[in-house]
Amino acid sequence: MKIGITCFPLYGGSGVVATELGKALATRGHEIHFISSAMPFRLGMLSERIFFHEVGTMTYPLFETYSPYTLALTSKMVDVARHEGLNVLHVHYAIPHATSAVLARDILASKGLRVPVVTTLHGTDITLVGQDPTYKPVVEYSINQSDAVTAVSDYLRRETHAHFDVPGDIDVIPNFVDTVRFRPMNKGHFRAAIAPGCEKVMVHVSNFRPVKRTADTVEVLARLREMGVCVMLLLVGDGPDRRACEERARELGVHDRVRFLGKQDPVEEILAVADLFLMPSGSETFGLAALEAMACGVPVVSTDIGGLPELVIDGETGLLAPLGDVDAQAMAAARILSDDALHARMAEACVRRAHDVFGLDAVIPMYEAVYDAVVSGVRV
Ligand code: GMT
Repeated sequence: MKIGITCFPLYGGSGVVATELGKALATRGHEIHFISSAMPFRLGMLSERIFFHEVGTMTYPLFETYSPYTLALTSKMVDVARHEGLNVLHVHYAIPHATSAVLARDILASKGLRVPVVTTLHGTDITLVGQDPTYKPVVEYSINQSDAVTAVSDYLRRETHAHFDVPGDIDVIPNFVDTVRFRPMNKGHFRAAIAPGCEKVMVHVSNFRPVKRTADTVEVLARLREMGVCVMLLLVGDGPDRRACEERARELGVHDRVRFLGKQDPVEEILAVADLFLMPSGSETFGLAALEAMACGVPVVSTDIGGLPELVIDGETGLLAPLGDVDAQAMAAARILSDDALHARMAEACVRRAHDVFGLDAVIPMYEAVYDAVVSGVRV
C-alpha cells in the first residue's frame, strides 16, 4: 500500500510515533511518503520505500508574518496523492493535519480520486488545544469527516467522546516500541562512570514542559536521600522547566546527585543503566517514554492519571502514585529500589509486556487493518 503520513517533525511524541510507524510499515513492504514541514527528526535515513515531501509556504506581503500552512499542507497532500498514487492519508495530531487531509481528500474526490483519511489522536490535540474555542469546531468537524479515527489509549478515546460531539467509533491503537532497539543491555562500564558509588540510578525523559512536572523528580530524589536510599537522577531532555529544576535541586541540596544530560538521541543507552523510570506527569494520554523504559527492563513509577494505568500495571511493571504527591512517589520508588527481588520481577514483567502488548508485531497490524478497511470501503 502507498501511505502518506503527516506529523509534526521536530517535537513531541506524536511525531515520534508517526515516524516509527512509517519506518515499521516500510520494512513490511509498504511505500511511505512523509508529508511534513521538515524531515521528522527520528527518520534518520531514507530507505528505498520511504520518501519525504517538504511542505513549503509562500511569503506574500498581505500575509505579513502569517502564512497559511494548513492550506500549503493541503496542496502538498493533493499533489503527492495524485502523482505518487497514494492509497491513504494518515495524519497524526488533529490540528491542523486532519483538517488539511479532509480538505485534500475532498479536492481529490472532485478530480475522481478516492484517498481516504485516517486520523490518529495523540494527546493535547484533544485534552487541551483542541478544546479551546479557537479550534474546537474545526477539530470536531475534521474528526467526524475522517474515514477512520484512532486514539493511542482508551482514556483518550473516552476523552474525545466526552468533550466533542463525535458519534462515530474510535479505534484504540496503543503506542508501540521497537524491542530490538529498546531492550535490556549490559552497560556496566557506562554505569560505573555515571554512578561510581553503589548508587541506584533513576531516569526521567521529557521535554521539560510544565505538564511533565519534571521538578517533582527532584523532590522525589531529595526524599529518597532523606530515607537513606543511595540514588542519583539522570534528567534527559530540555525545555522551559529545566532552570527551575536546577534551582530546586540546589535548594534541596541534591544538585550533586542530579545530572542534566540534555537532549539525547540514543536514549536506550541511558535507559540501559537505569534502575527506575520516573514519570510524574500531570497529563499523559499514553506515556511513550515510559514504554521505551519498560522495553529496556526499567520499572516505572508514574502518576495514576490519563492513559498511564493502561501502560503501567500497578504492582506488576511499576507503581502508580497520586498526581503531585511526591511523598507517595518517593515511597513507591524506595520500595522498588530497596527490594532486589521485586525489582527483578518487575523488570522482567516490563520487558514481557513491552514486547507482547506493545511490540511492533502486536501493534503495526492494527494500523494495517484500519488502512485495509478504509481503502476497501468497509469504513466510510
Ligand atoms: O504533549 C506532548 O508531550 C506531545 C504529544 C504529542 O501529541 O505530540 O504527546 C502525546 O502523544 C504521545 C504519543 O502518542 C503520548 O505518548 C503522550 O502521552 C501524549 N502527551 C500528553 O498527553 C501530554
